[in-house]
Amino acid sequence: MSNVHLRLVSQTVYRNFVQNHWKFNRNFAFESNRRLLSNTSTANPTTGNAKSRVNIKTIAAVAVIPTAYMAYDYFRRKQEKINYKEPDIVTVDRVPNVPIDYKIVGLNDKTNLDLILFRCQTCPFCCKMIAYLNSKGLSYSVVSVDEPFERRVKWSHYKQVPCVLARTKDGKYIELTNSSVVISILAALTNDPEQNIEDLAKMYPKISYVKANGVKKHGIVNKYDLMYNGKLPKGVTLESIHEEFRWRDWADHQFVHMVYPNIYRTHAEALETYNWFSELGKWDQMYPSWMTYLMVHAGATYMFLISKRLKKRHHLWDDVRAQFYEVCNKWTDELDRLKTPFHGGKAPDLADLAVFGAMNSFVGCQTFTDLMNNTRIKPWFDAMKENAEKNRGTIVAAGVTL
Ligand SMILES: N[C@@H](CCC(=O)N[C@@H](CS)C(=O)NCC(=O)O)C(=O)O
Repeated sequence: MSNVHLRLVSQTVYRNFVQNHWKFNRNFAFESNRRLLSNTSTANPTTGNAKSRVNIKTIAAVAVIPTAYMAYDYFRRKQEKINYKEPDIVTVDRVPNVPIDYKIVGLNDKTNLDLILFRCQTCPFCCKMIAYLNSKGLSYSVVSVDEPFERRVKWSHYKQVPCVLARTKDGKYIELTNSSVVISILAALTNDPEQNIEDLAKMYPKISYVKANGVKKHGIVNKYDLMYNGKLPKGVTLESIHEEFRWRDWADHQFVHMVYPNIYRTHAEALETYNWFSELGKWDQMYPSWMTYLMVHAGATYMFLISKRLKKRHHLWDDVRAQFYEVCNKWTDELDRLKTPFHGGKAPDLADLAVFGAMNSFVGCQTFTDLMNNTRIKPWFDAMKENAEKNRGTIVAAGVTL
């Protein structure tokens, strides 16, 4: 039952209580008065006073109890944590005043969305977004929010990245969250730019549900569904849609789960990973050297410990590197079965982009080198890289404020 319902119920209970209490006291007072009147002949002043004392008590009870209850209810409500329900879609009337890292303009982009991507450079989901935007030649601006002390996208209630602002037809900006949902929405729009982005965003509601094993979950259950609105893109079949769905899910839930336990596998590897982050984020230009040192060492130690928890949570093997090889082999086995350069055939599909994007988030780490040397994934990865570079728009601005 929601808080609103509870509140309504408590108000009803309260009303009934007051009414019944009042009825009871009125009857009581009426009965007392009747008895008082019938006893007038024998009445003495003391008894009369006693009766009026009862009435005063009754009146006091009627007045004090509800007032006390109302005061209690007022303070209780003031203290209670409101069950805040996020609206299904969030719009903002202007772009926040934030510095952008760079802007890409895709000459063939028909969507007119003026996308702004808030990302962390080493987040697998953000890298997946960039892989998608580049491969489709879309225009977008990138805002980095990965400085350790400035992680939040402060203007937003959403506390994660990636987070995307996209211009609607009436010039406002809509906030899109969850990498898979954003990609599904953009896939529908690039296929048919006439579709309305707000209508599309409403088609991916956040819901709570209980699984067959009784576990409560919440999320966007249809995030991999593509709203083609009856206009299937060229070469797309129901079977290819199904396979793309299945492997996108696999990329997000099998492949990505391998990343953190591997790049933070040992304390030494975690340090190496953080040193790469600090190089990528140019921390030495932003912070004094003692702070960079502290951030690298504290971050590496923290993530080393977290990676152990993740390993347990996802029931991973003791040798997570060997398991990562297995996972990569599963992907290359699938490519072998299809006998095409990409999962999507001659061109990458959304599953290719999900795996490729996640891999880009750790290209500077030992894990990446090991995957390249010990699995058969390299030729596919190189082909994906070439494809992304070929299709990406041009960089027109870097280091400016929006
Ligand atoms: N399912 C989300 C996952 C996003 C996510 O987990 N992002 C991480 C970075 S890799 C994050 O923002 N973590 C910060 C936090 O949870 O406070 C998506 O696909 O976008």
